[in-house]
Amino acid sequence: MINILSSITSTQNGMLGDVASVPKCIDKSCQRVIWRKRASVPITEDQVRGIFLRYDTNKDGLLSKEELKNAFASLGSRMPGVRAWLALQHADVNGDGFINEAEFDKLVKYTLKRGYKIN
Ligand SMILES: [Ca+2]
Ligand SMILES: [Ca+2]
Repeated sequence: MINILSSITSTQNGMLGDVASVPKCIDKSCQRVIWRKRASVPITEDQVRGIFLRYDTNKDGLLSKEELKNAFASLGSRMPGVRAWLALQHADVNGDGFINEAEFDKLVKYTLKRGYKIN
């Protein structure tokens, strides 16, 4: 008797547990993940690299202040000129006014820290 009762109780608990936990996941946490993906998300390192490479418009392998400005404008910066200047202050290690391949990583990391979002 006791065994039957306890097995029924545990089965019911198990069923209740399943019913209660599964829809919770679908309704709340799972949907939240989907919504987060649909809303604007922080840009990834690869995307930042891609944008800067694309904005090397004269294809000399260096990013000038003007090219940086255009890149930051495309990232949605409200002050792309200022942002380009600040990025050069931060990443232009040899001070020639251009971002070369060696300085590129620093530029990408700097840009990622600004937390630009894309849709
Ligand atoms: Ca260039
Ligand atoms: Ca430089």
